[in-house]
Amino acid sequence: MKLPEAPTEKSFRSALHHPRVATVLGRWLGTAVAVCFLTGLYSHFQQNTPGWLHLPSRPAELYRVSQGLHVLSGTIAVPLLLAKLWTVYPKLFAKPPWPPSRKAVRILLERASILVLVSALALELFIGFVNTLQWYPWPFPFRQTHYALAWIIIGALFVHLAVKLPLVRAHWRRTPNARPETLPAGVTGLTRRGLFRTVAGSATLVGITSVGQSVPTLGPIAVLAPRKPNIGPQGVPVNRTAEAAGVTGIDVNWRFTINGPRQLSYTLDELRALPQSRSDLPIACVEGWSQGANWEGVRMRDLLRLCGAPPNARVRVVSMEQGGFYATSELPPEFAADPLTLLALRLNGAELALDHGFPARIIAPNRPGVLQTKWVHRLEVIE
Ligand SMILES: Nc1nc2c(c(=O)[nH]1)N[C@H]1C(S)=C(S)[C@@H](COP(=O)(O)O)O[C@H]1N2
Ligand SMILES: [Mo]
Repeated sequence: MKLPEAPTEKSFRSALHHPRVATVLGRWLGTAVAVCFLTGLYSHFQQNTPGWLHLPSRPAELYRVSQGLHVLSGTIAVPLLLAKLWTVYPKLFAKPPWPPSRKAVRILLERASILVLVSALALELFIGFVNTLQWYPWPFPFRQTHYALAWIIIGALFVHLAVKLPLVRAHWRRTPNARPETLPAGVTGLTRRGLFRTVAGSATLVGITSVGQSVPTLGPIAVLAPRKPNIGPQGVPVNRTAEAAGVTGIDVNWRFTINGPRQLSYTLDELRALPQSRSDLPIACVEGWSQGANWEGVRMRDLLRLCGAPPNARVRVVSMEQGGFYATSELPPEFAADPLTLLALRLNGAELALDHGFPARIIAPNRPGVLQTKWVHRLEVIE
């Protein structure tokens, strides 16, 4: 019996496995990856600010928009990556370069870079998406891994683009006389235009069923998002509950203290008796959900003035929570001095719920949710 011949690259005859299709899908995927990378860098620098970088505290909603775009572009990249891989998978059946030659080495290096690119990108998008579901099943630290993979992807992407540049240029525009938009007689299946519409449609679908986690009007259809804006105590979702953080509330001996040039100590009633201000600011979680709210409390800069700190002071915020990554945070001078930054005591017209940080929490403009420390009982002026 004669064995059927193993497929080669040439066995895949569909006009959809074509460099023009790969170029178009590559442009879409590349755009999503670029947006995701830049917004990711911004989020990383918010949480690990190098000494030379001074991030501004305005626009107040910038982080909310940036992180919303980060999660949206990453989610949309999943169907785009799948489509791109499908278009080029016949390349897996290309003849191995043999005998060894300089060209063969080049081809092998190119394939190695694609292997790195595809595996790093697939892993990055997967762990990122699982993270938006608030699921951390990994033994490795999520954020550091996500960040390192991002650089690997960007490096491998540049190599890939450099190698493919001639092909990309040749197919950047549709070749005028080759119009495979209509299929030859007797051939069935998707046209290129049909494929592009299908892919764009899937990307739009995953986009609009996830973006509702940060766009309240689309909240009800956000089936891909575990947390919807508006849903939670006082109309705001909760990231980590007081119970999960091991915080139980306060007793009559509770004091709020400030370690600065002057040491200050307040009971909750004394904090309430200080001049109160209002800020409309969002909680924008790194996991992708965000929600605007109205906060009321004491301006950080008023507290700093009371303790005799200079106007450019940096402040360490300490929670009653014991341990945990988010039990403390730092307010750089730009954020501590911003009149919108509050030690908030009230949320949407009522005293803070315990899950939202009762008796006091930080709320500052243009910052990730992880830095909006809850259950605050001490400020330390550190500069
Ligand atoms: N002390 C403390 N503060 C915290 C956290 C925490 O785990 N512990 N979680 C942070 C995160 S990740 C977010 S997104 C916001 C969410 O605030 P909310 O639960 O009031 O909506 O709180 C932040 N403040
Ligand atoms: Mo968060």
